Amino acid sequence: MNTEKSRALFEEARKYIPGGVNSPVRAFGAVGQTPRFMEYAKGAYLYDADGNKLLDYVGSWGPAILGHAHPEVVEAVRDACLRGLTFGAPTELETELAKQIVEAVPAVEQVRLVSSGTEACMSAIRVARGYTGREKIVKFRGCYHGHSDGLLVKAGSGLLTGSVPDSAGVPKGYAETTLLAEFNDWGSVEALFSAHSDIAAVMVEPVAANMGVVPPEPGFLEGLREITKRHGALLIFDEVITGFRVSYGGAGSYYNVLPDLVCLGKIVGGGMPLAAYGGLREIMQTVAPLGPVYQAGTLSGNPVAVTAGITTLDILKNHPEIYNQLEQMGAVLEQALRAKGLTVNRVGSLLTAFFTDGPVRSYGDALRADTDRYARFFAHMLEHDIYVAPSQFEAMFLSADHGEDVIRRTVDVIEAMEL
Ligand code: KE4
Repeated sequence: MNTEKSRALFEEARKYIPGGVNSPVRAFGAVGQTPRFMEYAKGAYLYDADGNKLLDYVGSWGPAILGHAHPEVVEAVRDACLRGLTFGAPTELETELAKQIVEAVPAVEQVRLVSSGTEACMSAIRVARGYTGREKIVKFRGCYHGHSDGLLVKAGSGLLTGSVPDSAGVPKGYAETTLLAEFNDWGSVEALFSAHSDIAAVMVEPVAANMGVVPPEPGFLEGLREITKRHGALLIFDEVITGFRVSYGGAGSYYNVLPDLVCLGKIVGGGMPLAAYGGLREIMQTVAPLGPVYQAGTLSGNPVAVTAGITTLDILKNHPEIYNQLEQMGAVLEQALRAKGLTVNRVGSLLTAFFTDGPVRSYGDALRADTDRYARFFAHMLEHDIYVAPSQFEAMFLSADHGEDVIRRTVDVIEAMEL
C-alpha cells in the first residue's frame, strides 16, 4: 500500500500540531505505523491521501452509523449553512432536536445541547454535584468520559492506548474527589459507598467501550441503580458511544435500567460537533439560567450541527431495520473473529476482538490482552485495505453501509489471518 503522501503530510503536521494529530489515538502510536491522512469518505469507505480506498470500521469513533456523507444529512447541512452557520441565539431547530432526544431516551425529560462528549460529561458531573450538594464521584477504571480534569483518572481510550491511564496536569484535589471502582464488580462500588457518605454520583459507560468493548454482566447496571438510589446519589450513564448505537433509545432502553442523567455524543450530532446531557426535569432545573449550576457555550446548539443531528435521528427512527442489519452483520463478524480463537465482546454493531485467552469481563481482563498481536492484526487488516481502530482498547463500529458484500470481504481477510 502506498503511504508516501500520508508520511509527508504527517511530517509536515508534526511541525505545527503536537504529535501531528488533534487527538492522540489518531497518531497510530500503539500500532507503530504512519497515520493515514484522509481526503474524503463515502458510505463504508475512507479515501486517504495516497488514493487508498479503505473499508472503515472506526466510523469516526462512532458517529458514522449511517455511513459517511449520507446524502440526506449532507443536503440538510448544506441548506442549513446557507442560512448562516451560528447565531448565538435560540432557534426552533434546537427545540426539535431536544424533543427527539426526550422522546427517544427514556431517562431524559430535559436536555442541554453542548459541543463535545467531554463537555457533556463534565457538565453532568457538575449538575450532579450541584443537585446533591456532595463532592465525590465514582468512575470505573478503564472507562473514559472525555478529558475534563476530574474524569482523567485511570481513564481508558487514548490514555490506555498509551498505557498511561492518568494525565499530567490534573491537580491532586481532583483525583481525591474521583473514586475508582471496577467495572462489573458491584462489590467495589458498595465498598466505596460504605467508606464515603458524600458521593454525588456514579458515572458509567453502560457498555464499556474504552477498554475495548466490555458489556455489563447481568445485574451490574441494576445493582448500580439500586445502590445509588439507596444512598441518595445520582446514576449517570455516559452514552456518548452507546446512545442511538446499541438501540435507538440507547443502553438505558436496551438494558431497561433508568439512570438519573444521560450523556450523549457522536451519533446525536450526525458527525458534527454536537453532544448533549439530560435527565429528570427536577435535576435539570438546577442548570442556569433556572438554577445555580452554570454551564454555557458559544456554539452550543448551533443550527448546522443541530440540523445534522435532527436528520440523522430522523433516519434512524424511521428505519428501525437498520438496527436489525447492524445486529446481523455484527454477529457474522463476531463469528469470524471467534473462529480465529479470539475473545470477542459485542453489543449490536459495537465490538472488540481481544487477543487473549478466556473471557474479558473487566479492566484487568482487558489489560491482559496481547497488544503486539493486536498491532499485527491491525497491520494485516490495513494491508487488505480494511481500517480498524489503531488500539486494542477501542471498538469496531459498523454502519448501515456495511452490507453483506462488505462483511463477506472482511470475513475472507480475517480467515486468511495468521497471527
Ligand atoms: P469527545 O469529547 O471526544 O466528543 O467525547 C468524549 C467521550 C466521552 N464518553 C465516551 C464513552 C467516549 O468514548 C468519548 C470519546 N471517545 C473516544 C474514542 N473512544 C474519541 C476518540 C478520540 O479521543 O479521538
